[in-house]
Amino acid sequence: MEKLIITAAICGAEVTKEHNPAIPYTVEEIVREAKSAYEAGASIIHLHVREDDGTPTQCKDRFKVCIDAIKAECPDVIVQPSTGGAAWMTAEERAQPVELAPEMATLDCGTLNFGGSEIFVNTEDMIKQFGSMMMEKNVKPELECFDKSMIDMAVRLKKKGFIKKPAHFSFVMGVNGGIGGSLRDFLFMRNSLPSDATYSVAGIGRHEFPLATAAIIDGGHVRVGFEDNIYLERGVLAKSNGELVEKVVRIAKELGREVATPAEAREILGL
Ligand code: KMH
Ligand code: ZN
Repeated sequence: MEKLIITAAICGAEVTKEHNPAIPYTVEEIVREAKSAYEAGASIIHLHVREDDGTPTQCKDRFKVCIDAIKAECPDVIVQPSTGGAAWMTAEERAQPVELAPEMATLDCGTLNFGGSEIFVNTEDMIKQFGSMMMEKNVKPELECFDKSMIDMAVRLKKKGFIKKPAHFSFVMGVNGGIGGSLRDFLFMRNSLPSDATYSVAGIGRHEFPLATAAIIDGGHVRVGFEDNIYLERGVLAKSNGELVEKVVRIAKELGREVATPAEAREILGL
């Protein structure tokens, strides 16, 4: 079986230090969290950035400073900026990190309710526009699918030439407004993929480790991190992203799945 690519979503745009004091805001804190995840076995850092006071931003310059600082400590890690940003941001704001031509970036494949009062908007035209920009800059998209319909959207736009082949998907499961986080839902998503696709699964909250385990068994890849879940186990806050990655590494070891280095992850994903 292919080695396991572990992505760490170290920060996100929604969680705050009130939820878990280890959530990173400053450049130093972001580097600390990226390094803890990398040293524990993550080969990809899914990156959102913040102002020093915790406000999410998609500012290109802030991304550059953070990416350079992460690379100084973890030279071979793959940094995957978010183009999702926060639900209230405009498409123009969100797209900024693509201009830095990172190896990968997320491409969100549909619109959904997000939290109690927000809508995370990704129209078909936006997806085409983001996909085209990524092709132009040779950025591999991670196709974020919060529901099965988004896989269908990505497959259709790939056929139309807006998304580079072979596709790499990320199932973000358990968001209120998206698909649930059950094994049945996971199998539905997984069985809806084109045969040449790779995928990673990000389970939100309590779904994180059960879905990670399913993907490890299935030959898929895994995303964990504070963006998705702040607990190491029920009622116990994780002290770092590294602790969450360590737990996945332990599960993978028990199940006989080897963990990929960044170089091996590049090979698997065709970067
Ligand atoms: N923060 C969410 C609204 C992504 O990174 O591409 C969107 C998100 C997806 O986190
Ligand atoms: Zn994200």
